[in-house]
Amino acid sequence: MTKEDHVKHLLEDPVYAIMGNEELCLGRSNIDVAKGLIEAGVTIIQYREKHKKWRAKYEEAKAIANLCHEAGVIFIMNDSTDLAVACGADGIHVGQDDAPVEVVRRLAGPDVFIGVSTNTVDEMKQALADGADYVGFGPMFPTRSKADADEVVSGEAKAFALKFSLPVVTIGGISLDNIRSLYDEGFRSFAMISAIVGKEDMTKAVADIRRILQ
Ligand code: 3NM
Repeated sequence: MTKEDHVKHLLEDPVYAIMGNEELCLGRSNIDVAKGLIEAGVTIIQYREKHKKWRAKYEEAKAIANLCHEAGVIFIMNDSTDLAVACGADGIHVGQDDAPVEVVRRLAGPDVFIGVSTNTVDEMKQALADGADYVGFGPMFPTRSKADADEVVSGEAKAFALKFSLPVVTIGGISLDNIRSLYDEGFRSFAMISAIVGKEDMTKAVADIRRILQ
């Protein structure tokens, strides 16, 4: 698949699973979580491990990237461009304090898609100007999975996001109880940690989410 196909897919499959650190995954290893997500039919997986050293992250992310690619699943690396390149990630997701899009593009090349976390209208406009391929937008609701999360997005930012020209992946506190309300507002892509990898039965969690969005 090309970069364009990958980005298009973000709006075709509403479920974007983020792995989180292992303590957010009920103690399961990242490799087991990735296998479980693939078995659950997830097609977009982001590796977001904040605690391990580079070599440990490289080894497991490389293994997970291989599992994803064998299964036709999109693999996205959080934060780190060098790990993304080393693992052959399809995409890289950066925060406002990570490397700028232009630097990521220069290091990772033209075929990797780049997402940027945004919280405000200005950040979305900047991401577009910088050449991002999609934006993460949140937090939509309070979340306990990110220590330094911003304030919940404003109504003004939401209205802007719904008309934005880049794909918008909503994130932050999204659960079975509130995902339908976002869908009904017009959002089509939902990144989740606790609602998926925080559940004992990830297959059921993903199936429940898909059912509620039908
Ligand atoms: N980024 P959960 S919120 C990783 O607002 C992340 O940019 C956010 O985890 C942002 O689905 C968040 O468990 C945590 O709330 C998402």
